[in-house]
Amino acid sequence: MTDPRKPPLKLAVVGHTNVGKTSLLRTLTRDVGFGEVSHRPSTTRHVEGARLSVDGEPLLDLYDTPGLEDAIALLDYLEHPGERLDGPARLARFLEGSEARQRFEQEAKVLRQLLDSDAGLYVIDAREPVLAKYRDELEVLASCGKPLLPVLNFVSSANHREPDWREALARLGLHALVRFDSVAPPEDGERRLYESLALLLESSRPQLERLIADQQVQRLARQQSAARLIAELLIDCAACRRSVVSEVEQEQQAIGELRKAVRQREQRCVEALLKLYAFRPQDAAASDVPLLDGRWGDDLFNPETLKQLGVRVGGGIAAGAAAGAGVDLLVGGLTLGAAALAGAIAGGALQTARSYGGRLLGKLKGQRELTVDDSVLRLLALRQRQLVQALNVRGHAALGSIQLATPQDQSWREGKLPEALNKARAHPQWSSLNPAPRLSQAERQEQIEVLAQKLVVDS
Ligand SMILES: Nc1nc2c(ncn2[C@@H]2O[C@H](COP(=O)(O)OP(=O)(O)OP(=O)(O)O)[C@@H](O)[C@H]2O)c(=O)[nH]1
Ligand SMILES: [Mg+2]
Repeated sequence: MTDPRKPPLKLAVVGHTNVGKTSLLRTLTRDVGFGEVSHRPSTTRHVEGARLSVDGEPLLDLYDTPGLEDAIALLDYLEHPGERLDGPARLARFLEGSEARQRFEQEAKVLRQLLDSDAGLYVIDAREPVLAKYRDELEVLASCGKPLLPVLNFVSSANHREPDWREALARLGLHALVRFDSVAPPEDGERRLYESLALLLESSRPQLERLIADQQVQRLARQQSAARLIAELLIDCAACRRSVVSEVEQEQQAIGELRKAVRQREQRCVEALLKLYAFRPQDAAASDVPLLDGRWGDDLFNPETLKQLGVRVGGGIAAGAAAGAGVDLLVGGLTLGAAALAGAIAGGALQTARSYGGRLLGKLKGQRELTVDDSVLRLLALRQRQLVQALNVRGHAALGSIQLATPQDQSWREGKLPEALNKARAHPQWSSLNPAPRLSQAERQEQIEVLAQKLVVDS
């Protein structure tokens, strides 16, 4: 436990204009709506704070500040040759003077905030050459007498100049620095950032470590929840079935409706994932599922369905074994026992009707069943898993929409589908897409859990 009376650590996010200070805050707070981000300079005009808490205990206050624009002029103004005031004293005098309210109003806001904070994060656009204006900026900021941790932003860009910056910062006595691209942050980026801060601010280490631990817990919890959302989608689709009269027109209509239902279901999953990761619905536009042709009634050949039938019809199989009726309906997918079973259906129609409902009887009367093809389940799994991978590494400063590349996930593409999906095929009441579903059934929940664990392990 951290000392409950200890106030939150205060960090000022400072730097040149347009280097991504507000963006860094968005990513660290996972808040896409924080402040205003624009490609134009001087977007942030006032200091704005955001708080990170764990279990209601505030641990870190981050302050966004306006960008510095004219540090060269300010440094000239601050320096009085021959004078022996130290940095903070010089700044105090400047902040009391009139220029701090006029010509250097923006700079004064930054310096006041840094003086009032425990440390500063100095954000750098790593694509920029190390110009004199940045050195002067660092000199002005350093005169606050607060620890500064340089943060290299834009390091995912091809043309960044990280080595130049490292060297220049070392010459200024700044040896610790972190790489943190706020649009595409490294997965352990926050941990590294807080660990580096803990080295600069030893007394705040407990708070920072708590923050690190909490973020790890949150990340794992998100991954578990995401896997569950995908598992529910897959179970819903695997268990989904639609009865349809076997006439071309009705079949076509039913296929259209099923495709629509599956697409909407996938969209619901996308939206739930975005919400889980604190992104907005417009951040990802899933294109239509290239749903393959619906699968006709062969779910009746599914071993799980047969097991269920065999158990329930019991004596019916023996009684009707010789009748041989309805064989044409059951060919394909069944070898041994096809006739026996077909006979069972004819001979044991009553038991069957009772145990299996009107579905099977419907089939005998020229109804067929439309189910979602395995390949669509594969596709849904691949796409959603990919979305999660993209969300795991997307910073909350990202403005572009999420692009999903072609999945390269061999096991879901070609491997055997998880057993939970086979089971779901035999349980129409597990699908929210079917009428009168029973979604809280313990067995359904169990299979979702098993499938979710597999999805987590796969990733
Ligand atoms: N590709 C990429 N773009 C970024 C990154 N960080 C910020 N940007 C973009 O850079 C521009 C400036 O970002 P802001 O966060 O507004 O920068 P700022 O430092 O707060 O700017 P001022 O408030 O004007 O001083 C925006 O167009 C951002 O989308 C990054 O890590 N990668
Ligand atoms: Mg800003």
